[in-house]
Amino acid sequence: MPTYAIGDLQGCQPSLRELLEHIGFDPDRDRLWLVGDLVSRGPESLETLRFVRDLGEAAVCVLGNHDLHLLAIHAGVRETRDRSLKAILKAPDGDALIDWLRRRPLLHHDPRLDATLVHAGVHPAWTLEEAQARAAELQEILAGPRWTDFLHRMYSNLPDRWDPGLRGWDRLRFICNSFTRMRYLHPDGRLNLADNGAPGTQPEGDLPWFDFPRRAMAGRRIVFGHWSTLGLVQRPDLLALDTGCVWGGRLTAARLEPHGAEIHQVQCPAYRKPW
Ligand SMILES: [Mn+2]
Repeated sequence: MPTYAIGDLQGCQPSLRELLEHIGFDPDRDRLWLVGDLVSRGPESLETLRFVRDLGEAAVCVLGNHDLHLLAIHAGVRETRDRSLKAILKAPDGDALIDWLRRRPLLHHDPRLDATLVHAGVHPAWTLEEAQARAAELQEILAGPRWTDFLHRMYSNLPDRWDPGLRGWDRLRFICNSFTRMRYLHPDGRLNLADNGAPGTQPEGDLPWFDFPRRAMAGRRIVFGHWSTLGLVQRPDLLALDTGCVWGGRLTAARLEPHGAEIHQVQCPAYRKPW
């Protein structure tokens, strides 16, 4: 059963179709892993959501920050001028799509492939088992009746330091920011959620989360997106797949093998300019 991990779609449904044709994707035989951020910025957020939802068991999708932002807009916590997001809210099946989206996981792990799928990263302090437990805490809230309570408290960069003693909304917000927004950490271990440039542009001493010393999941493969300025990174323990599709870069699929991955890409039209 071939498994293809695919980078951030951001509403670029035409590019997804082209990529699936290119790899000869067969939903009866193959599996897709999507790193999240299905929506926003690109032209066809609604169509992308419908397409991925309709893949059913053939696709696993983790939540990204843009997906959570859409949930917050739907809940009335935020407003948007993004036409492709507004189209979801107005669609006859909009509520059903939102209900599907909020039940997506924040982390997916496959022991056979020894691969873990997340949107942005796994906090350096967390082992796989701890990360699975932290993800489950937030997933339970988002999938349950109090899901909008969290969205009202989602928007903050604080707390920025992991402490197992964190409780309540602070704890859930930290978990959310780690899985869906993290790129760099300060040398003292606090999240730096401000900088989004390529490595080399960050404040002196800050490190990408995956290069942080004594990282608890070091040596185990993590598949993620979210970081278009990082681009494609392929290491035995790391697969970074946001290759800037919506910015006129490429959309990437990685066929996951027990050791290594085979990369396939299509060129994407520039729906957004990065300036
Ligand atoms: Mn993202």
